[in-house]
Amino acid sequence: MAQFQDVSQKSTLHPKPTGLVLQYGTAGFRTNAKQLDHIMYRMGLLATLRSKKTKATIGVMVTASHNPEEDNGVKLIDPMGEMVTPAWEGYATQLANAEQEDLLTALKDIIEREAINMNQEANVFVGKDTRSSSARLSQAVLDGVSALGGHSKDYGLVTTPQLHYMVCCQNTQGRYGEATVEGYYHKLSQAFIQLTKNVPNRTDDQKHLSVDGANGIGALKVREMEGHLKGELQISLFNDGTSGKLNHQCGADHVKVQQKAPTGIEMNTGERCCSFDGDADRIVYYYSDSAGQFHLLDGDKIATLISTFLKELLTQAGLDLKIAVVQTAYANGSSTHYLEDTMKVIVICTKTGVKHLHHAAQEFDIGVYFEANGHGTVLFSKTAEQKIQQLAKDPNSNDERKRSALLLQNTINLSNQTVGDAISDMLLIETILAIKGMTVQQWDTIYTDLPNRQLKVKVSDRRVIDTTDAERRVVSPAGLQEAIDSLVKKFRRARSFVRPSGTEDVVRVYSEAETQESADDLAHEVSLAVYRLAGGVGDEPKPLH
Ligand code: NG1
Ligand code: ZN
Repeated sequence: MAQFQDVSQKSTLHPKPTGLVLQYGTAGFRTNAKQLDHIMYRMGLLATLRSKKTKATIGVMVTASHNPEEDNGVKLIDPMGEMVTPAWEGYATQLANAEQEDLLTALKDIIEREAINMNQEANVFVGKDTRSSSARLSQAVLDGVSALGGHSKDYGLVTTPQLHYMVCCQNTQGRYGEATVEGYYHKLSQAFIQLTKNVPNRTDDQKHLSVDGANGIGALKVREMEGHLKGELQISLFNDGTSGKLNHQCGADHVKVQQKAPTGIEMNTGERCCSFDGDADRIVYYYSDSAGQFHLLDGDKIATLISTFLKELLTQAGLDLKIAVVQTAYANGSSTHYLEDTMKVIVICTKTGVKHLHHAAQEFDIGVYFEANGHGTVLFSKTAEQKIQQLAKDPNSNDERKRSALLLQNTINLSNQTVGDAISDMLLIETILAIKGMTVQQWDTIYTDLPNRQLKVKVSDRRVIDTTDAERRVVSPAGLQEAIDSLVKKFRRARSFVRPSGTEDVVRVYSEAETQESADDLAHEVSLAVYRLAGGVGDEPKPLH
C-alpha cells in the first residue's frame, strides 16, 4: 500500500539508534531528548492508529514535566482526555523498540491485532512544552501522523492539562467546552468569577498570590489567563522563563522533594505562594511563618481542603452523593488518618501514576484524587452532575440548598476533569480559601504532617524490585521487605516503602516517622538495605546527618 511506503520513507528521516530500548512508563516515554526523535515519529504513527481504532481524536503531548531541560518525553491522550489505555502502552513499547527494518512489521501487527480499518479517518492533536528540543520533537510526531494520512492540529505551546482538555472537548462535540485555549480560559475564569462573587469584600491580601512558574509553560499560560480573571486574582509571577532554567532549583517537584522554597521567589511572612511543575499539571502551596520557618502544603493538604469543602456543600445541599479521596503510598500518614477518622471520608490507596488514581476516583459520585506531589483533580460522575443541576434549578428548594448547588455547579466547571491541572487547581484552592475565609496558616493547621523523607538509590537494574499492595510492600528481592519491617520497628509512628521509579533510573525510598531525624535515619537505613539487597551501584548511601 502507498500508505506504508510513505511510512517507510519518512522513517529514514527519524532513524532508531540500533539496540536502544525504551519503555512506555508511568508518564509515557521519558529520557534525554537526543534519544527521542524516532520515538516521536512512531508515536505519531501510533496515535493515528489509535484514532482510527476509536474513531475519535487522540492527543500527543511532548513534555518531560519536572525532569531537567535536557530531557524530553511523550504521552498519548485517549478520547475522553484520559491517559491511553494499558494495552496500547504495550503497543507503544513494541513500536518504539522495533529495529528500523522491522518497523512496518510491528505496525502491521498492531493493525491486525486491533482489526483497524485503515480507511477510517484519523485526527490527532499535538502540544508541546517550552523545552528547547520540543519544537523539533513535536515536528517528528506530526511527520508520523501525516505518513499514515492522518489529520493533525498543532496546538503549539500548551500545558499538558490544556491538551487533555482540548481532546475531551473535541470528542464530546463541545459539551465539555470549546477546544481552544481561549475556550479553556473562558470556561475556567467564568466559573472562578461566579464562585468568588459569593465572597463580598475580599481584601487585596486575599486576592494576591505568588506563583513560581518553574520557568516553564505554566508561567506563559498563567500570564495569558490573568486578564480573564478581571482582577479577582492578582498574581506575582516568578521564574517566568525569561532568564532561569526550566525546573532548575524551582518548580513543584523541587519544592516538594527538597521541602524548601524555590530560588527566585520573594516570600513575605504569611503570604500564600505556589509552585507549578514544568508542564503545569502539578501544584503545591507554601508559606513562611514569622520565625522564617517554611511550611509546605502538598497534594495531601490540597485533597483535604477540597474534599472538606465539597463534603460541607453536599451536606448543606442535602444531596446524598458518595465522596472519596484517592491517594498513593506517598500520602502522609497524618492526612489519611485525618480524612478517615475525623472527616469520615472513604480513602483509597492506588499505585503511583495518575492513571491509577483517576480510574479509582471514577468509581465514586465525587472522586478527589491527588498524589502527594500535587498532581490531582476532582471528578464528578454523570449522576452527581445531574443531581446537582436539578437541585440548582428546582423552584421548591430553599435558598441555602440552592446556593450550595450553584457553588457545586461552578466547582464542576472549574475542575479539569480529564487530568490534574495546576491552573485549575490553583483557582479552586483560591476559591475555597476565599469562601471559607481561611488563611494559608489556618489551612495548614487542619492536621500536622508527619516528618518524612524521600531518597533515591541507584541500582544496576531497578526491575529486580517487585511490589504488591499498592506498592506498599516488596515481594522481591528476597529479604528486603523483612529488612524494612525490622527497621521500621525501631522508630515511633514510622512507615517506609520502596519502589522502582517509572520515570527515572532509580529506586525511590520513602519514610515517615515522629521526628525529622527519625524519618531521615529510617530513609537512610532503608536505602542501605536496598543498596545491599537489590544491587546498588556507586557509593553506599551516606547518612543525612
Ligand atoms: P515515578 O518516577 O514513577 O516515581 C513520578 C512521581 C509520580 C508521577 C510521575 C509522573 C513521585 C514519588 N513519583 O513517578 O507520582 O507524578 O512521576 O510525572 O512523586
Ligand atoms: Zn508534570
